[in-house]
Amino acid sequence: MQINMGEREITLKVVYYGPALSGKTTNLQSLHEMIDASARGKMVTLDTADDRTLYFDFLPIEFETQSGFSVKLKLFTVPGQVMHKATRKVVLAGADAVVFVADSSRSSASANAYSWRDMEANLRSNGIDFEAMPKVCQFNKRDLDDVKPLEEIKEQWKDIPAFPGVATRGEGVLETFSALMRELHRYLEKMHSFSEKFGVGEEAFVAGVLDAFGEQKPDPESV
Ligand SMILES: Nc1nc2c(ncn2[C@@H]2O[C@H](COP(=O)(O)OP(=O)(O)OP(=O)(O)O)[C@@H](O)[C@H]2O)c(=O)[nH]1
Ligand SMILES: [Mg+2]
Repeated sequence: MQINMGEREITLKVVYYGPALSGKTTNLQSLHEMIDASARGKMVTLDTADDRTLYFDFLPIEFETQSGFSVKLKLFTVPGQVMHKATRKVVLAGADAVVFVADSSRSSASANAYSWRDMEANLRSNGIDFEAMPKVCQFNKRDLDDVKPLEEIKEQWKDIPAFPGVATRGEGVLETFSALMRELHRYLEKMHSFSEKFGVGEEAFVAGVLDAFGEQKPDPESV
């Protein structure tokens, strides 16, 4: 978190992590399409010819709190291909929260597990407290044939909020992101008494984020 009291600005970094081709870039593209034009920044995508992320994608989202702070969210994706390990560590540096995008296909189970361990190692080597860090998981590609049943997934991911997704259709994308915002506020509350310091409570924070999505927003009570 970066705070500029003079400008009344709070900057938070969110990273989408996960194995290659799980749908991290698609999640950001989908959020970008859903954002109201007024809150929408330019999305930067750096990929190779075959659509795979080479360095990162970046999407800024901004909203104003009623207490007069401007919250700047900086969303990044890492490149999931195994060979980009060093880049993932750089992109993760200074992250305040992560979305882990897993591929729901049964055949991707070991790639998911490898990527999760890689994320944990990279967070730790960046000096970030892995256990405390706000995290949510998205099980993407629910439209594919050979996917694990959701009950099995929920059982395996008991400690972390997990959401189904079909990012190509925008399904589950905003739910995942708003759940992460809720986790993030809870964390900032615990570590920095966020509500008291910046005059924005959990509901107002989540509602502020969702406002950027205008018509598309889900019911804040449901996330
Ligand atoms: N069937 C299906 N395909 C999806 C879904 N989400 C993404 N895809 C497709 O999967 C491919 C990879 O998606 P990306 O978003 O580029 O994956 P990524 O995680 O950014 O991959 P890397 O950048 O290599 O780490 C693309 O062809 C997407 O259109 C989904 O929910 N269902
Ligand atoms: Mg990508």
